[in-house]
Amino acid sequence: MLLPIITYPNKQLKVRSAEVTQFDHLLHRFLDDMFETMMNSNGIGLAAIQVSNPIRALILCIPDEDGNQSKENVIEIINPTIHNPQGTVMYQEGCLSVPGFYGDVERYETLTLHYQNRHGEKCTLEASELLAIAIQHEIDHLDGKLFIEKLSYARRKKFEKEYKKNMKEKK
Ligand code: Y12
Ligand code: CO
Repeated sequence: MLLPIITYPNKQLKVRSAEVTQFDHLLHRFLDDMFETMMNSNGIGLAAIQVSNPIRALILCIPDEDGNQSKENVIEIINPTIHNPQGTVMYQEGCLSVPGFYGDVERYETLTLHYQNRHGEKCTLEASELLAIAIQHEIDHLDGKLFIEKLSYARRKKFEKEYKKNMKEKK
């Protein structure tokens, strides 16, 4: 089932999401719906709060070298924590909740992720490159933060002006 994706400046996006405690069929169905919703919008990452569910769950599907995404490559990440972050990189990020806008953000280059899978099993992942960037972007969503908050002052001002203009044009 496709879920509606909420967009900036919806205040729900500022909510800190709560730990997941029940790893049941309702969670599994919700994760499946998140995947369908993300693929339908050409996304590579989606946090639960973006579909109005304030739980600490996110999914990622990083395209392979041919640019293809498949269900086998999806990573479902629940109750994540970042450890041992190293280095910094700049990357031009986009977000399904901030449609039509991309901006340069500084992130850690590599990190270790501790999380639980859909069955509640504890997992560890060593992440670098696009995966590490996407993990940080999505965990920010779980903490009620958007990538636009990490832009320079001048870029953020420009964004607010352009985005408001786009919103008026779409009405
Ligand atoms: C690096 C940086 C950020 C992430 C987070 C995940 N971001 C996305 O999945 C962004 C998807 C996206 C897709 C768009 O294209 C369509 O909607 C067709 C898009 O374009 C427009 O909204 C016009 C913007 C963002 C992961 C890795
Ligand atoms: Co996002």
